[in-house]
Amino acid sequence: MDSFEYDLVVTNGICVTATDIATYDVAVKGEKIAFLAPSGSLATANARRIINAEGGYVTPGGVDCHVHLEEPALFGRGTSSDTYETGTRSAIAGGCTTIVAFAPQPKHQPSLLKALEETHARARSNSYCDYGFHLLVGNPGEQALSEFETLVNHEGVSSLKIYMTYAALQLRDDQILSVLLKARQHRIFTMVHAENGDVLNWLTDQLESKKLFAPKYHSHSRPPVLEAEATNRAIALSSLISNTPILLVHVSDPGATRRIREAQSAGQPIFAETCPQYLFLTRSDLEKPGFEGAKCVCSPPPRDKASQDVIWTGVRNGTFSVLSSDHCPFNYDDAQSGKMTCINHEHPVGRFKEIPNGIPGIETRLPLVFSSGKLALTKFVEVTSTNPAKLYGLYPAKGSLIPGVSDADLVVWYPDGNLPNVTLTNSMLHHATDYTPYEGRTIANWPRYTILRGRIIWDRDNGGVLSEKSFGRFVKRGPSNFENMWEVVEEQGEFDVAAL
Ligand code: DUC
Ligand code: ZN
Ligand code: ZN
Repeated sequence: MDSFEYDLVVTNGICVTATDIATYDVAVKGEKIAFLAPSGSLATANARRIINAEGGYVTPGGVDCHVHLEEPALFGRGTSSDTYETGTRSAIAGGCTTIVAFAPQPKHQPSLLKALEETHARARSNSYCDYGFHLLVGNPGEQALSEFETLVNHEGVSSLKIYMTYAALQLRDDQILSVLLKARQHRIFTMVHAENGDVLNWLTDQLESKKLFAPKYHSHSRPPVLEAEATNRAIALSSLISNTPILLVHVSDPGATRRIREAQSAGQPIFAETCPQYLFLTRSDLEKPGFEGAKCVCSPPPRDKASQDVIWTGVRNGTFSVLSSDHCPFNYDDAQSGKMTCINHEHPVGRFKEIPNGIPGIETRLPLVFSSGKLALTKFVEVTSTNPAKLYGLYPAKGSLIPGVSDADLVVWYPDGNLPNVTLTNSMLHHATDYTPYEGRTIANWPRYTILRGRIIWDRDNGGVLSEKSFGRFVKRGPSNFENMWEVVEEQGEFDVAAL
C-alpha cells in the first residue's frame, strides 16, 4: 500500500472538451479521471506524479475510428506497411489513445466471426493504444448475416464497413440492402465506402486504352460525380430500409457533401466522416512528376482547393461528425509490397490502377488539425474524439473528461508559442512507413504528453514512447449512443416491405 492520494495530477492546463474550455487541474486515480479541481489547487498535491502543463491545452485522448492495420492485400498487390505494433506506436506519438481498426472478411471466407478471430490474433498483445474492430463485410452470405447478433451481443463489435467499389469487396445493391436490414435488426452501425466501382472500372479501361498510366490518372478514373452518385445511392438504400443509420466514410466531394447535408436536414440518420487528406492535400499533390504522385494515391482522391474549402465548412457546420485518419499505409520505395509494385518495364511510371490505395496519417491527424487554427478547439475535440466515441459506442469512457466515468486518456499540448515550429519529416514519425504525404509542412504544436488510462505513454521531451506494446486493450463496444440514434430508429419501427 502506498500513501499517494492520486496517481497522477495534471496541473495548470486549459481543459478542452467538445463543449467547454476552462482552466482546471485534473486528478487521476487508477485508470479514471477522479475529479477536476480549480486551476493550481493540486500543484502540490500528494500524487505519484505531477505534470505541469504550464498553461498548455489538455484534451481528451484522440479517438480514431478509421484505421487499417495488417490488412491482407485487398487493394491491388500491396501489403499494408504497418502492423498493430507500429501503427499504434505511431498513434500514441500523435495523441491518439483509442482506435477502431478493421477486421476484414475476404469474399472466400463465409464467416465474420472467423475474420474477427484472426484479427484479434494479430492485435493481441501488440497494441500501444486501446482498440476495437469494425467488421469489414466482403461476403454477406447467410452465415455472415446470421452472425450479426453474436457480433454485437457477445463480441463487442457494433459497427461494420461495406464497399461500393473494389473487385475484392464491392457489394451489389441487393447485398447492401441485406446488410442494412440485418444491421437495423441488431442495432449495428454501417459505414459505407461510396464510389461507383463499375463506373470507375470503365473509366480506368478508357484511360488505359489511351496509354494513360501515370499516378495522376488515378483522379481521372474517380471524378467527383462517381462519389456523389454512390453517396446518393447509399442514402437512398438506407431510406428504403426504414432509414437505417449509415455513415459515409472519407468524403471528399462537394456534391456528395451537399447530398449528405440535404438528407440530414430532412431528418434522415445519415452521418459522415472526412479525413486530413481532403483538408490538407489537393489534386496537385497527385500530379507531381514521375511516380511521386503515388504517395498521395488514396480513394477517393484528393480534390481541388475549392473542394477543400467546402469540406472545411462541412466540418465546422456539423455535416461531418467525425474527422478520422483513414490510415492505410503502403511503403513508397518498395517493389515487393508497396506502391512500386506497379512499376515494370512496360510501365516505367507505374500503372495507377495497380497502385495500392491508401496513405499513412494516424500520427499526423491531430497535430495537423490542431495546428491549422481552422477549427474552434471545442470543435476539434468534438470531431476527433467525442463524436467518434459516441458514434461507435465508446462514450463516455472515451472521448470526454467526466470525473468518475471517463478513462484518464489525455493529451497535454505545448503552451501556445512554446514549441518552435516543427518541420514535419518522416524520420520524426513512429510508423513503419517510408514516407509521409505531409513531408516539409510546418506544424505549430504537437502532443507533449499522451496519457492512456492514467499512464504516461508518450513524453515527447523525455524518452518519447514510454509504454509497451501490450498495454493497449481490446474495448468491447456497445451500440452507438450518438443523438439517440437507435431510439429514433425504434420509434420508426422495423422495416416492412408491405408498407413501401
Ligand atoms: N478505402 C479506405 O477506406 N481506405 C483506404 C483505401 C480505400 O479505398
Ligand atoms: Zn474506403
Ligand atoms: Zn479506409
